[in-house]
Amino acid sequence: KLKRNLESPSKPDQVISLAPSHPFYKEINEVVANHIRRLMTENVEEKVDWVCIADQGDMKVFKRELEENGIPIDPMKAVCTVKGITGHEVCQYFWAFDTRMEWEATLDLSRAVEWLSDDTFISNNVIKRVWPASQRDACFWSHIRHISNKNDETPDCWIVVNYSCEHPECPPNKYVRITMNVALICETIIEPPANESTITRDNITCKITYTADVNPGGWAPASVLRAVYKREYPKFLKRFTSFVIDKTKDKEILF
Ligand code: 18C
Repeated sequence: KLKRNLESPSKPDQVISLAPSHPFYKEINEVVANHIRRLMTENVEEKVDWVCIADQGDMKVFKRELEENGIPIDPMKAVCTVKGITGHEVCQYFWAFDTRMEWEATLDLSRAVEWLSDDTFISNNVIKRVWPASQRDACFWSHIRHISNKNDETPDCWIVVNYSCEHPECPPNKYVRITMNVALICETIIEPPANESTITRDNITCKITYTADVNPGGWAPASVLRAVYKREYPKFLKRFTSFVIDKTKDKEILF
């Protein structure tokens, strides 16, 4: 039986390197805290309004159908477990700007707009066009953080949040601007090796929870959008986790 890793090598407590005086400081802390709260209280598998749209054993994707002014804004949630990688590694690659286009198959381009600190930056992302809708783009801050389980009130996890924002160098004037609140939260489970030998990649499993609340902006045909989501979210998770496995397989484990 897999055990939750409560004894991972010492990591710093919750740290934010963005200065408290920064205009995004409060928002980032609130958004991160909401995601952690949601992680601990929401079990979509037990809720009737959440529908499973993909079940591939170790990966399940759920959605809740929701519309706002006729625009589908279905919240998505996926849970998956992947062997051989840690939560830190998964979050690091999900957050890293320089390798984003190596696994992102739904973007035409991604441009860093501003680095706010060593754990937070703003980027502009142009999404591939889906016929017959207009092309979309997004402008969001990406923040990575380790949450320690110091008080046993929260799980020891890594989190990345991609959250829409405005930026003077990224005006919404060329494409339809989507808005989003996306989080990837990872816990590392270690199966203790026999005879206290060194932990290898065979002993680790990452439990990933991915949530995406996306408003596609202007008009988008619901049936096309839902069909694209059903195909693209599982594809993204498979492609992205395979990418992390491949990138880390010959590297030291990053706990
Ligand atoms: O979280 C993901 N990536 C992050 C880093 O880039 C970031 C991005 C989030 C954007 C998410 C959603 C975009 C929705 C766009 C709506 C477009 C409306 C189109 C109208 C349709 C009628 O957090 C991973 C995101 C994984 C996203 C999966 C679903 C995305 C659908 C996007 C459509 C583009 C499909 C192009 C298909 C072409 C494949 C070769």
